[in-house]
Amino acid sequence: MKPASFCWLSSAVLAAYGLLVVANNETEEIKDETARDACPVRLESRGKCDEGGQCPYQVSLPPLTIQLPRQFGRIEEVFKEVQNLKEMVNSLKKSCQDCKLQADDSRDPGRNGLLSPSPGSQGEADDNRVRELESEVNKLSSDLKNAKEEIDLLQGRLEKLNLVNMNNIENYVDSKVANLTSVVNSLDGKCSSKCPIQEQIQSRPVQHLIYKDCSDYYTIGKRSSEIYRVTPDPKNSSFEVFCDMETMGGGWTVLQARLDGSTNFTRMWRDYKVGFGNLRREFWLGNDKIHLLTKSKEMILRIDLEDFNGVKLYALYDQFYVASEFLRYRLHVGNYNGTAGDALHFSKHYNHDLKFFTTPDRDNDRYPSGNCGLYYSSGWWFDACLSANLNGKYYHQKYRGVRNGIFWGTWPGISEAQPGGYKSSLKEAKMMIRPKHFKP
Ligand SMILES: *[C@@H]1O[C@H](CO)[C@@H](O)[C@H](O)[C@H]1NC(C)=O
Ligand SMILES: *[C@@H]1O[C@H](CO)[C@@H](O)[C@H](O)[C@H]1NC(C)=O
Ligand SMILES: *[C@@H]1O[C@H](CO)[C@@H](O)[C@H](O)[C@H]1NC(C)=O
Ligand SMILES: *[C@@H]1O[C@H](CO)[C@@H](O)[C@H](O)[C@H]1NC(C)=O
Ligand SMILES: *[C@@H]1O[C@H](CO)[C@@H](O)[C@H](O)[C@H]1NC(C)=O
Ligand SMILES: [Ca+2]
Repeated sequence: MKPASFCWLSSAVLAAYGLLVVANNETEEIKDETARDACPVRLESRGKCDEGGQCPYQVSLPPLTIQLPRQFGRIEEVFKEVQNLKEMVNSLKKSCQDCKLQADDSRDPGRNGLLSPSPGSQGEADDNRVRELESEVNKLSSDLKNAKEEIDLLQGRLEKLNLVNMNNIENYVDSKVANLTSVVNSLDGKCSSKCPIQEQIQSRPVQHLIYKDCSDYYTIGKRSSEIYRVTPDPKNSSFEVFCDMETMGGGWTVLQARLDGSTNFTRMWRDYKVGFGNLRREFWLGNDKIHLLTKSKEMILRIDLEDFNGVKLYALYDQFYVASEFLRYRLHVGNYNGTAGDALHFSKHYNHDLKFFTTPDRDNDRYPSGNCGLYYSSGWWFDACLSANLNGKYYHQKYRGVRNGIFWGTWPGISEAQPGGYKSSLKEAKMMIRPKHFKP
């Protein structure tokens, strides 16, 4: 068939496939006319047909080209049959009209008590024709039903394939990055112990050393908790961080701090990317910097929390890595130890590990019908949605409504129902990292 006559067919095929909805109940003749002029869709046969007469097809909807499975040949057959049926119906209509005219003609003599024999035999032939057509229609409708079922099946398979591939690719890229990070780290270690050039560099005066994070300042004897300048990646820029030189041996680079509500944490992607707040009070260091720090060495994460009753607990994670912006700052966190509970892996359904970063303007969460960052007023590695959110709103006392305060789901009593529906927020939170192999 010519491409032009395929136009009507391919629109119908696309409609059946859920890609295009033809909301048009004009007569078919008119539809054919307009299609011939304006329809940009082309269904073309590509390559050789197989034994069973099934041919590979391709739909072009500029600028999109879709390869269709071979089974689409079956649909074309069905549509051909429909076309034939249409023609038969038209010819039947026409013969009926003829027959009606004949009947009208013969009715006049009938008034005189005379009946022509011919209309009787004509009626019998029509009956047979109608019966034939009925069975034809039945066959076609069952064919159509089969074709539709096949399309549904194929579509389901296609969706599954897409999901599987996306997850595989993300996991693969992530694990490659993680592996490369550990390879680079081990090379760094070898180099500093074996390469003479590197030894020369290290024996130079202190100001030539690169301080990758707070533990390097601790190593050269700095003991006051202060702001220091670090360069986790020598090829990238350096920046200031706050170093905690006291907690559990010191050497900690602080990533986040909450203590009085002086900084608003309801921020957009851009702010969480570059960081915000005051390093001496409340702040988010910034996802790009966190990525560079966790890329430069294997890091452990310590989270210190305190509630309004003065209870202090902590969580220690032996593994902590935040991927690049390209990978939407995906979180890798594992091997919990501590007293506050493992709220980052609360359960199978509330698990922040391997989740992407979400902000009110950038939905990367696993909640399909909304944005967790928008709902909980925060940027965080949301699941669907949370068992922990240390960037929630700062509440100075108990609050009601959406649980958008600073939240750690394993905190003693935090999830219990309070009289009047009151919820409690944490008073202080701090996230900080240190190289895994650091010995204070
Ligand atoms: C479709 O048909 C319905 C009922 O015959 C009519 O009310 C409606 O206006 C038609 N729509 C179009 C787009 O022709
Ligand atoms: C990463 O390393 C682990 C163990 O070292 C290995 O099992 C895995 O296959 C590696 N992944 C890639 C993508 O190379
Ligand atoms: C924090 O910032 C958000 C977004 O700009 C704003 O809607 C909200 O009112 C601010 N909260 C406070 C306590 O200032
Ligand atoms: C520096 O780090 C940022 C954040 O990871 C990255 O986007 C940028 O490409 C890096 N620049 C260089 C020169 O490596
Ligand atoms: C947790 O940390 C404590 C103190 O550092 C240590 O004694 C203990 O073995 C750790 N437990 C695990 C499961 O790593
Ligand atoms: Ca969502």
